[in-house]
Amino acid sequence: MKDPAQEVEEVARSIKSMSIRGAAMIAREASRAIGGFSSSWPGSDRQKFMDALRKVALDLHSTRPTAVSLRNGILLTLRGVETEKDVASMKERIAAQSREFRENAEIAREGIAEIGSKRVPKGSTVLTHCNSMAALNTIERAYHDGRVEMVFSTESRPWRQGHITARWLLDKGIPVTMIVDPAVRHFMRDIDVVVVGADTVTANGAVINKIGTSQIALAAHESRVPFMVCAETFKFSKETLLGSLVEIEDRGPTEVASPMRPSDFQGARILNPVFDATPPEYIDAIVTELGIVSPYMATEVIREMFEMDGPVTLEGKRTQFSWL
Ligand code: RUB
Repeated sequence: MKDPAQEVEEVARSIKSMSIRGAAMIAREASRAIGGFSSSWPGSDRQKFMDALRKVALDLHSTRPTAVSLRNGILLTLRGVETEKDVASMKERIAAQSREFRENAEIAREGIAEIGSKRVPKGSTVLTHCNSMAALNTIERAYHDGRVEMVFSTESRPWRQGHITARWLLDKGIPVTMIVDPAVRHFMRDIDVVVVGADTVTANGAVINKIGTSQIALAAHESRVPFMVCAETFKFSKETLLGSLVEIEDRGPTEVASPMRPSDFQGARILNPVFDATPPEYIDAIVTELGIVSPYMATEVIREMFEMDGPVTLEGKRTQFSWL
């Protein structure tokens, strides 16, 4: 039998190396890994199990520590486990919550596609950035409803997730035009609507997504092209309600400079922030599984998602059991 920790390590490695990527996917796979770890845990000592779970949660979270979806996926899977009296009931709860999180994530993505696709005007040329399954499923649904004629897919440097997007669209038979990121403003006059995903939505309605998203939003705003974000509610950040800032992941120099010849740039400072923040004033709609919300309604979504009544206080935060 596989060591319970081994599978977690494999998932953690895959998230770190980006063979598992995208905000929803990393959250779902982390949740699945915790579920698998828990169900194959052999012992019955409650404290040992708690300690092991905390280590698993931290290890998975450390793979992309700034990803709010990952954090929320882990927290929702482990929610309330500390209140269970023995290992058997803890395992039962984790199995149920892991299943529920993954099923809900799937349902959410389908719901977003259903709702968001109706916002795409008939005969549209759509622009998307990076590789978001929430955005792509929405575009696919709109295409089947006869609303999409062409999809512009940006390259999304440095990692070129746009290539994954272009291949995915080609596989589905959806017409695609590939462009490099700096060409977005040049082509904006041909675009009817921008549809992107989100890594995080903050309490003030800003959207954190692949680097370059905010420049696209700016160009769309300038040309009065609607800018639509597709985001499941588990991408909303509860912590930002209390004023926390979302940290932007920097993936280091090798993706920017040639990985084959790093010495070519010896001495150069290389920055590689892989996400950026698009302020709410450039966002026309955020499509969630609960419906379409204005970015200014983000706080309400966070309250609904975390079943929070009344004001959030630091006091409340301190007394909460915390896995991460
Ligand atoms: C992916 C990215 C995607 C969001 C949403 O970044 O920015 O737009 O994660 O994706 P990376 P989804 O490749 O660095 O993970 O809708 O699939 O959750």
